[in-house]
This record gives sequence, C-alpha cells and structure tokens, in this order.
Amino acid sequence: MRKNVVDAKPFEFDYDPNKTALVIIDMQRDFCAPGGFGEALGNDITPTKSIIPTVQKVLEEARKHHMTIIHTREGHKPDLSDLEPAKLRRSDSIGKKGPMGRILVRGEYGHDIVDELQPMKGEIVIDKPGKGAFYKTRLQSILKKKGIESLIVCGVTTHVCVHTTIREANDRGYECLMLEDGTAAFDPRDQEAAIRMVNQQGGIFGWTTSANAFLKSLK
Ligand code: TIU
Repeated sequence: MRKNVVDAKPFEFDYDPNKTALVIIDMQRDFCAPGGFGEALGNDITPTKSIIPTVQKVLEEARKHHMTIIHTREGHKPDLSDLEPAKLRRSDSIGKKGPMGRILVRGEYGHDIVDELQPMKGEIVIDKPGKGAFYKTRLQSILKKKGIESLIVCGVTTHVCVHTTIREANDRGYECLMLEDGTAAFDPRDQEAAIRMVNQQGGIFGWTTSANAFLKSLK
C-alpha cells in the first residue's frame, strides 16, 4: 500500500517511503562553487549554489525517515579512460587544472559534493561518467535489490543531468517526483522548461512539486 501522498503536478503523487529513494544529482563543487566545471562552461553558478539549503532540508528529513539516500557525482577517472572523445570535444575543460583541482576528475576537491550535503556512512554514492545516473553505473541493480519503486529527485542541473536521469528512470519503470525548488539550472528559462517537460502531457516523465509539499507528505 502506498500511504504517502504529495500535492504535485499533473496530479497527486503517492509513494511508500520504504520503497522510495531520495536521489541527489551532482551537488558537486564543480557545479556549485567558483572555478569548477559549471563556470568553465560559461555559466553563473548562483542558481545552483542557491538550492543547497533546500536540498539540505530535504536530505535531513529523508534521513530522519530512514529513506534510501543516493548521491551522484559526474566525473572521470584520473587517466580520463572513461571520457568519450565526443564529450571532451564539447567540454574541453575536463581534466584541466582549476582552483579546485582537475575539473570533473574523481578524487579532486572540485569533483566532491559540497560540504552541506556530504554523504553520511551507509548512503550510496554513484560515480557516473555520463549525464544520466543509470549509464555505466550500478544504480539499477541497487534499486532492484532494495525494492525501490519511486524516486524523489533533487540536484543540478535540471535540464541536463536531472532530466537525463529522470528519463532513464522513467523508461525503466520508476516513478519520479522532481522537486522544483530542489533543482536548479544555470538559466531560469531552462529551469522553467525543464519542469514543464517533466509534468506535461499527463506527466510524460513524472511529477513535479515543491520541497515543502514533499516534506509535508513525509510527516
Ligand atoms: N552543463 C550542465 O548544465 N550540466 C552538466 O554538464 N552536468 C550536470 O547537469 N550535472
């Protein structure tokens, strides 16, 4: 029985917290701090940084309710052997030295998750070479083993890694609720469009709601 109900778009989202994971996408310094990958791509990181307190509140409540918590990080091995030339061609800052270490490289300070959202012991961290969290990772087998049916999705950036992950999850049969103010894009136009693209057409990729509406449903 799904006992928790959230006021969401395009209609109420119901879930069983025991079969639901909170998925926090790529809240890394590389996207939320100066000198990282986000800035190297020509963006202002103000919007991605600004959602940290909201995501922190959601994370703390999810911990209190013993939900499955999954953190993801986009990045590559130090030898860049998992970096497709086609990706490097259009993101040529990857692997270069920045103020937080080599950009988007595992083990570097900039690649890690921001202090406020650091994973706790027992929480799952998925390192991914692509935009989607399912591609070349163990995410699907972890979700299957834990009997997860629904995902609450936060993180950055909404139109890139959050969207790719939600689309991958939707095709695999997971129901996704994206938190509108728990996600951010560098440009508000992308944020607005990305939200609409999830909940349009009867919820073509899933549902969207506010962090507060989700928190209310946990109580
Ligand atoms: N460029 C951009 O908006 N995002 C990414 O490259 N990665 C994630 O979204 N994490």
